[in-house]
Order: sequence, then C-alpha cells, then structure tokens
Amino acid sequence: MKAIGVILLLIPVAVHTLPQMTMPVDCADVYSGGFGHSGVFTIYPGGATSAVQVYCDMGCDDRPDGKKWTVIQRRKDGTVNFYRGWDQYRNGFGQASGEYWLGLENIHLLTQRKKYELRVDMEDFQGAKVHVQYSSFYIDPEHEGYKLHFSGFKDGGAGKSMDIHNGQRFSTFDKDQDSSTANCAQTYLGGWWYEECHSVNPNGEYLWGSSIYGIGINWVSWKGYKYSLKAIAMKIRPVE
Ligand SMILES: [Ca+2]
Repeated sequence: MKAIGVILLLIPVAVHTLPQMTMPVDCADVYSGGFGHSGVFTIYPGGATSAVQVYCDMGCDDRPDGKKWTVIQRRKDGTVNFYRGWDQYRNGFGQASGEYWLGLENIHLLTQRKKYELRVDMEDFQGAKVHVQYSSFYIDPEHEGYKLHFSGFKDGGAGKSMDIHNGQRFSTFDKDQDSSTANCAQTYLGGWWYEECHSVNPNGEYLWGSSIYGIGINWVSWKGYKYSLKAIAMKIRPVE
C-alpha cells in the first residue's frame, strides 16, 4: 500500500512537467526549462510531431536584452545556398548550428501561438554592428501567402528600410507573389516578402561585401544596394 501511495503522488508531477520540459515551443520555453546558454536546441512549434532544431540566442554580457531569442534566419559565412524554391522556404533548410532558414510554416505556427517581437542583428565586414527591433511580428497562413506583419519600430542603427515589406506575401523564384510585374526573387536571387522589389534582402547572395545592385544581403537604409553584409540574424521572442 505504501508503494502505491508513492506512485500516485509522483504521477501528477510527472504529467505536469513533462510537456514543458520535453516539448518547448520556442527558446523562451527552453530558457524557462533551465537552459540559460546560447546554442542549438529542439523546439516544437506545432506540437509533438513538429520537432525542429533552432539556434537559441540567450545573450551575453554586452547585450542585456539578448536573452530567449529564437533565431528564424541566420547568415554568417556563405556556407548555405539561400537561392531556393517555395518548398524549401516553406519547410526550412540549412543547419541550426550555422546558416539556416527556419521555414515559413514553423514561423507561422510560432507567431500564431504567442505574440512575438522581432529583432534583426547585422554586422558588416569592418566589424560594425547594428540592429532593428519591432514590438510586434507575425505571418499569416500559407493560403494567405505567409503575408508579413510587423509594427513598433525601434532603431538600433540600421534604419527603417524593412518597412516597405510589411503586408507583402512571400515570394520565391518558383512562386511569384510580389507586387512587381517582374519576378523579384529571380531578379534579386533570394526568397523574401518582396514588394516592387526590395529595400532589404536578407536571403540574397552571400557576396563578402561588394554587391551587384540589389542581389546581395542588402540592408539599404544602413549600407545601400551595393553592399552585402557579413552577418544577419532574424530572431523572435514572446512579448512578456
Ligand atoms: Ca511579380
């Protein structure tokens, strides 16, 4: 009888803690689960069958606001080809330890579950670092073209040039949903929420600085159309 009593006491504890510990939705859940260091973790944006690896940016001493960020896109050395078609952008590609795209479906699932803010960190080849932050960020479901929504701009030196992409559908070379008569993804060699066509191109060609007009990893309000950044990372965090 004593043994049964112990088992009964343990069961509610196990049921309560298991889902949170083993199936974090995002890096904020990973952090709450006791992991305070940056690195690669498995998250579950859409439940038990949706496991995906991400890089969690848990910050460092010179960035006190840097904790709990789920990285949804990252470029840093040109090792991954970002000129890909719709299925790849929908499902994600690359390596969470290096360069990757989390996938539109995962980003949609995440931003449907919680209210998120967005941060974009950037670096040039001279070592200068800037960022932007938006206090609200989400994307619509696939049948709405994964349309992009953000608001609440806070400048960290990179400027507002992402603003023209607000409200756009996502386009790849094989799925043109942009506002241009041209195929922007094909012209500017990326996949993005192209308008007519872009003033930021985070998924453009990795070009080690000098860029042919508009095809690099451009952030126009910081470096113009002819400079391709060394590093860029888009990351999201639930609004407390
Ligand atoms: Ca078009």
